[in-house]
Amino acid sequence: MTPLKMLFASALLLGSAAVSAHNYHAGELDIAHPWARPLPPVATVGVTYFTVTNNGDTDDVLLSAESPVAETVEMHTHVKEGDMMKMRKLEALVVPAKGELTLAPGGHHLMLMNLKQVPVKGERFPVTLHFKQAGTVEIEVAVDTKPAEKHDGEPQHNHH
Ligand SMILES: [Cu+2]
Repeated sequence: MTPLKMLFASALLLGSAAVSAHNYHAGELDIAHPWARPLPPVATVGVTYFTVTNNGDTDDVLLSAESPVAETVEMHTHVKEGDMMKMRKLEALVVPAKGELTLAPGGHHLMLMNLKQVPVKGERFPVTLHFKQAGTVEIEVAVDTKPAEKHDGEPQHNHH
């Protein structure tokens, strides 16, 4: 590598570290702002949310995920059983062609099982996603109390 190229590479690294809103691009997919809630030190499970946009003409499928902070990472959704919202494990999550897959509170999410390291506010942790079309994508999950980009009119659930 020439000195100029090395300088360019390190400038890129510094640049990406300074950007607060973080997005990832892989093939036809854009993955926007992966985040997780901070948890108390005794927590054994955690949850991760993000949005995947598929710019392509073919459906993609999230097949699996893993992270060094958890023993396993499962794909979950919420289903209503009577008056109770329960979580159900899914084998895959579809990202429709020219569409979106949203992982958000109350809906689909990644479940971090048997945490080895509890997410602490202000930190980030890596998650590896395996897509059928786009392949393997490494993302970093920001630990914060709520997403940086909040949609207006998002329903607020308060059951306390
Ligand atoms: Cu879950």
